Amino acid sequence: MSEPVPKAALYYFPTSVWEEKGYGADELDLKLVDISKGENYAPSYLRLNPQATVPTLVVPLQKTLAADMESRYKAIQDSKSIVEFLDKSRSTQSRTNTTSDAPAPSLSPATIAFSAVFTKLIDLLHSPAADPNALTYMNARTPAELRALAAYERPKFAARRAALAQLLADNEAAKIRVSEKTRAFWEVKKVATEKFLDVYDEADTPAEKLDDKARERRTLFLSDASEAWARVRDVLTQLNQEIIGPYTLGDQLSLADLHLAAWLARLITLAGGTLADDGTVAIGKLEAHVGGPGGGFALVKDFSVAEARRRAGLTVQDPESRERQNRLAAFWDAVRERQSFKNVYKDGLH
Ligand SMILES: N[C@@H](CCC(=O)N[C@@H](CS)C(=O)NCC(=O)O)C(=O)O
Repeated sequence: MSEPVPKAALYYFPTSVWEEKGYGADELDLKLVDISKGENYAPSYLRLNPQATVPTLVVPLQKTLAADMESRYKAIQDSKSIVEFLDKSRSTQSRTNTTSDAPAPSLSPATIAFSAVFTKLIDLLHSPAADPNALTYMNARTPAELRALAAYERPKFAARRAALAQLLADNEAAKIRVSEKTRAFWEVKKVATEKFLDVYDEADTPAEKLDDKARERRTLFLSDASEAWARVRDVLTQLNQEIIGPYTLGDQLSLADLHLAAWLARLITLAGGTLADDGTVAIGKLEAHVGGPGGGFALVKDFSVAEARRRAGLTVQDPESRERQNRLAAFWDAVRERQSFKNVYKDGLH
């Protein structure tokens, strides 16, 4: 029997690119990093990714794959680079795909014009205004919403603070030894975690029972949250304008769609949407959510439902139908039919 080929290890992230590219399931080791417990701050993980974020993909270097040498690895530390790497590493010509003979479509744009839309969209999804983590932690614009949010987020923030406090204490007591840079990084993360916790901790206290400082903290949190969510309106408007439909580049799936699907899944979840919602319902909930109490936010419905379904390779009930939907709804209807989407979100949107 031959030696096992060194594998890539993915420090956790849904597997949709893996599937869309036709990699074999056994080509990858999945390693769960529980960020809700602060596992991403452990020195061993920081050596792979000093920013302490997931995902990280650790890949064996091609030149060191031979059985008679020790393999060396490199760590790819953000989702944009990871999906690009996965796209380039498997093609119909490549001979590295040892365990799968599934098709290996290119998920990168084929023309310069497509490339511009593609890059613009991915950059928009990774811009501060679109940051899904910030929007998750700030998904409350009223005291009642804050109570519900705190019930859900507080345990995770408390665990993260405890993990950071423990690491700092162990370092102080010389049980572990890290650089001053790492110590300072932990300190910064602890302060940021505590800032949220201070607000979450008091979420159940009625405003009139809070002291001045605490009341000010809550007011500031709620207004920051309102502003953060208001900025999402521009992001949605731009996305809806830029995508050709139903996918970013028209009828062909690309990496931009994988970024968009994951991003939209999170935002639809935060807006109260579920797996059962079709595009029109899901995006409708998102429109209502970003519109806030004032409401009145709606994306233009300029895309033919029949055309969208035809381009996505779905059955068209009524080809003559003049029904229109917004592009993001058409995108959601197309992407939720894909096997990779169904696998990633089989237990619900997240
Ligand atoms: N730009 C990075 C951002 C990744 C990111 O922020 N990941 C979040 C989870 S979705 C994380 O690891 N947060 C941990 C932390 O900052 O404590 C990427 O796209 O990979």
